[in-house]
Amino acid sequence: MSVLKERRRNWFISHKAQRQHRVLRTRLFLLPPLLICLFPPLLAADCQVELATGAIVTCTGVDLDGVATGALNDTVTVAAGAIVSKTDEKTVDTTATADAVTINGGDGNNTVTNGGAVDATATATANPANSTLSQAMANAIALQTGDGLDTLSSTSGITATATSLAHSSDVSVTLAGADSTQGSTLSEATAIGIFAGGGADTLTNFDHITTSATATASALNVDLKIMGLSSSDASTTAHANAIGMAGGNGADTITNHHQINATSLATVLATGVTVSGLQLDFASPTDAGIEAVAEAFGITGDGGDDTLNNTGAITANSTATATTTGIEVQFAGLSETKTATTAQATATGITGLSGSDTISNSGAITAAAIATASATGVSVSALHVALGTPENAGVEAIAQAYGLSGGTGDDSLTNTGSIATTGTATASATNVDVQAVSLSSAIASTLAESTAIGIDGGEGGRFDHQL
Ligand SMILES: [Ca+2]
Ligand SMILES: [Ca+2]
Repeated sequence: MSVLKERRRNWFISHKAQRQHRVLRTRLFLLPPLLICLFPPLLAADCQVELATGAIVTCTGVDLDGVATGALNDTVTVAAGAIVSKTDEKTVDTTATADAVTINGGDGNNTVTNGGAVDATATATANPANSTLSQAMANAIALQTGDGLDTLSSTSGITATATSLAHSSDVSVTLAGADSTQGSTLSEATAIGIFAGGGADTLTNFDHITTSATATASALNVDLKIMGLSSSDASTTAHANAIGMAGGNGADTITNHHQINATSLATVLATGVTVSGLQLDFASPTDAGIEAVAEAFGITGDGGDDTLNNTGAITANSTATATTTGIEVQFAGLSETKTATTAQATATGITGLSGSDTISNSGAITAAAIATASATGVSVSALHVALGTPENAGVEAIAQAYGLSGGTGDDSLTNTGSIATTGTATASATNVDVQAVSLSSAIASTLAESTAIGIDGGEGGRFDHQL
C-alpha cells in the first residue's frame, strides 16, 4: 500500500471512529432522560414497591423523594444503611407553605420500620409584598401514619427540621367589610419525628430522634386600618412546635429506649405598627396582639388511654421571645381589642394529654422553657363598650416545664429515673401607655410567670396541644 493510500485509509478510519463516537455520545446523552421517562421510580428513588393487598415498600439505597402509600394495609421498611429523606423549600411573596412528610403510610393498618436514616426538612419563607401581610407554614414529619392500627419502629436515626419565616414590611392594609380579612403576620413551624394518627398504635424507638422547629415572624412599619363588621385578626404570631414521638388519637403504646431531642424556637418582632379603626361587632374581638408560642414535647400520647414508657434520654427545650417596639393603637369598638405582647414557652418530657394514661420513666428527662416578652413605646388609646372583657395591652411571659405530665383523665405516673426541669420567664415594659375609655377594665400589666414541675398529675386542661 502506498503511503498516500495508507494516509487516506487512516484518515477515513479516524473520521469514522470520531463519527461513531459522536453518535455514541449523543445516545448516551439521551439515555438518562429516556430511562427516567420509562422507569421513573427506579432512577428517581431507591425504594422498591411491590403491590399486594397493600403496598410493600423496601428502601435499600439513597432516596430523596420519600414514600407515600395509600389507605390500604401497607408495609414500609427502610433497610440498614439506606437513607430516605424529603426536603421542601419554598421562598415566595406573601404566603409560603412547605410540607415534607418523608414516609407516610396513610390510613389502614400499617407497619413502618426504620433501620436506616429518615430525614424530613421543610423551610417556608414568606417575603414582603405590596399591600399584603406575610404568612409562612412549615411542616416536617419523618414517619407518619393515619387512622388504623399501626406499628412504627425505629432502630436508626430520625430527624425532622421545620423552619418558617414570615416577614411583613412597609405595608398599609385596610380590613373592611363583613368578611374576615387576612390581616395577620403568621409564622408556623411543626417538626415531628414519629407521628401515628387515629387508632391504637404501637411506637417504639431504639435510636436518635432529633426534631427542631423554628418559627420567626416580623412586622416592620405596618399600618393597619380596620373598619369591620366581623372579627379582625391583625395579630403578629410565631408558633413553633417540636415533638419526638406522638401517638395521635386512640389508645397508643409508645416506648423510647434511646435519645429524643425536641427543640422549638418562636420569635416575633413588631416594630412601628399602627392599628386604627372602628369595630362594630359585639361578639368579635379585634386581635392586634404580638405573640410567640414555643412548644417542645419528647413524647405525647394525645387523645385516648395511652401507655408511655421511657428508658432513654429525653431533652425538650422551648424558647419563646416576643419583642414590641413602637406600637400605636387608636381604636373604637363594640368588643375588646387585644394588643398584648405575649411570649409562651412550654417544654414537656412525656405527656399523656387527654385520656387515662399510664406513664413510666426510668431514663433521664430534661425539660427547659424560656419565655421573654418586652414592649417599648406602646401607646393604646381605645374606646369601647364591651362588658366584662378588659382592654388588654399587657406584657406577658409564661414559661412552663414539665418532666412527666398526665394531662386530663385518671393517670398513673411512675418515675424511677431522673427528671430536671427549669422555667424562666422575663417580662419588661417601658413607656407603655394605655388610655381606655370603656365599660370594662383596662389591663396594662406586666406578668412573668414560670413553672417547673417534675411530675404533674394534671387536670383542667393545662395543655391545649392536640394533634
Ligand atoms: Ca396505608
Ligand atoms: Ca393513635
